[in-house]
Amino acid sequence: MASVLAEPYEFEFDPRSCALMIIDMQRDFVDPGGFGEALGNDVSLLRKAIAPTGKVLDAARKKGMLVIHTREGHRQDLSDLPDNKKVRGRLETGIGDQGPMRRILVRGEYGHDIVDELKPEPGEPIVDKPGKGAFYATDLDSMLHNRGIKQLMVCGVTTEVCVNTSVREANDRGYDCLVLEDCVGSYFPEFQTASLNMIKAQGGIFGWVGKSKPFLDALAKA
Ligand code: TIU
Repeated sequence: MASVLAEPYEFEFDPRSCALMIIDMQRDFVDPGGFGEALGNDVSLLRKAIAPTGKVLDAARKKGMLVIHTREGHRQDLSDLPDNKKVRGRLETGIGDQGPMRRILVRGEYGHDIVDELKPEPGEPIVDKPGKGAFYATDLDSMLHNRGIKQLMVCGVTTEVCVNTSVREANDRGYDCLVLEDCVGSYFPEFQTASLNMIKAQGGIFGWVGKSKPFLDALAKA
């Protein structure tokens, strides 16, 4: 067992039963010129998470941990796009429309794919999810169950939306999550702080929060 300095207390894990889950590091959320930026957001707040996540990804691969990537998006025919998600925000250019990086959050489109810096390697599962949570309408739970995964190391964007939703879903399904705070990002600094606090409050009501460096140190020793 490895032990990582974290809050509310140390996170103990075995790399064989712990997976790295990188949530929605997609061009449309993170890259300059994408959908996120077109909505007026400062993508540099999300981009800060790329380099530390890259280090965690390298280390997890070297250790042979299961690495799972998720992407938020929809079928080309939008048959899995609920009407409320389509109309929410009253956007002129929204999900399914032609955006700056081709059709927004549509599978197979340029902006929907994962940024080059964190490109999945062959053999690493990619979970395409229609919702904010990684477990909703996906085969993630059975994939983790079949591989004996009990714990998740979590990176990705955005902290208060897809990361938080996925951590809550994971927790209810019996998985322990450690969220690496320098590897997650939000367009809103106050939400970054609040959503990490919510996870680790009340004795770790949804999970643990830590930093990538102690995780890398623990993994090196494991
Ligand atoms: N991946 C994810 O968080 N999807 C979002 O729509 N996030 C926002 O913060 N909008």
